[in-house]
Amino acid sequence: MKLSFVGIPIYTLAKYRGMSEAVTNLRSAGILSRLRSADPNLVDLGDVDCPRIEADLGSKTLHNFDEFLEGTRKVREKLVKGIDGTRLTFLLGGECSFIVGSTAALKIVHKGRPGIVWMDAHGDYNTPETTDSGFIGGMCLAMACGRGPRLTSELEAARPLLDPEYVVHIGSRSLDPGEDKALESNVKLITAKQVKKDGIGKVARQTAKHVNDSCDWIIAHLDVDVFDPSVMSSVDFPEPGGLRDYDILTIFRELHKTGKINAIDLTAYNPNLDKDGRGRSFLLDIAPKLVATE
Ligand SMILES: [Mn+2]
Repeated sequence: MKLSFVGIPIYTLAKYRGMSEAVTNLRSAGILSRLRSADPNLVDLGDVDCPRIEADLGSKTLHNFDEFLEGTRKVREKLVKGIDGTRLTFLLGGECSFIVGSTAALKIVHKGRPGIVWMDAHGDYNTPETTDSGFIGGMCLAMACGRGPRLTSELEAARPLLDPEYVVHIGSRSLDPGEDKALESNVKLITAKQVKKDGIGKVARQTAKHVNDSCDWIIAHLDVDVFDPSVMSSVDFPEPGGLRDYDILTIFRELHKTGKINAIDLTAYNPNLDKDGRGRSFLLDIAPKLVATE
């Protein structure tokens, strides 16, 4: 029984390299010692050697797909080797797009049906048919759910990696046309507006019940742009009307009560957009609270 840490500096568009720098930035700012304050048994598995992208190549609706597949293969390989015997894996991005490789690996190590709670201002549920940017980071949840382009044969054999019925998406306020309908009809979608209407207590309890009733283990995925820009503005796509730290911690608390969280993702912090270091301090403070089980 242990907590493992892996850095995954993945990015899939040249202009989003800043997100990959979150790993070295938060490491040197002491995120590991912060996490150790919540669990002294933390094991640092190091970082995945993700491809560097200098220019955006390939189809206009699917940029840098080869590099994404290469990064995905490396994420999967590192985790399969490293996390055996791990109770909880903390995955620090990089972009959300590592989810394809990490879920493939987690499913080999943890048996039974996974559920995921996806906290994000955006859907990440585009496909090449609905995207207007070709950005894979905006398609990664859809890919994990079996939509979008064919992946490698190894990954195809495990697809869908996630059953959309056991996906709870929380905090959205910027969905693309087409993406919105696909999300609404596929997953349990709780927009940021809905969170405000229902209250976070109810949303957190419902979410935990939904995944606990039907799943054997849970991934808690936190794209930090789910937070309101007043608490976290160091992201490439800030969207007003987001959640507060109290809201996210309430969700994590309810999820921890199930005893089934096997992975926590922290993604999309861009240190280059954090000139005064406020975003970094915020994340260093919240990280140990995400892994604490009480
Ligand atoms: Mn995202």
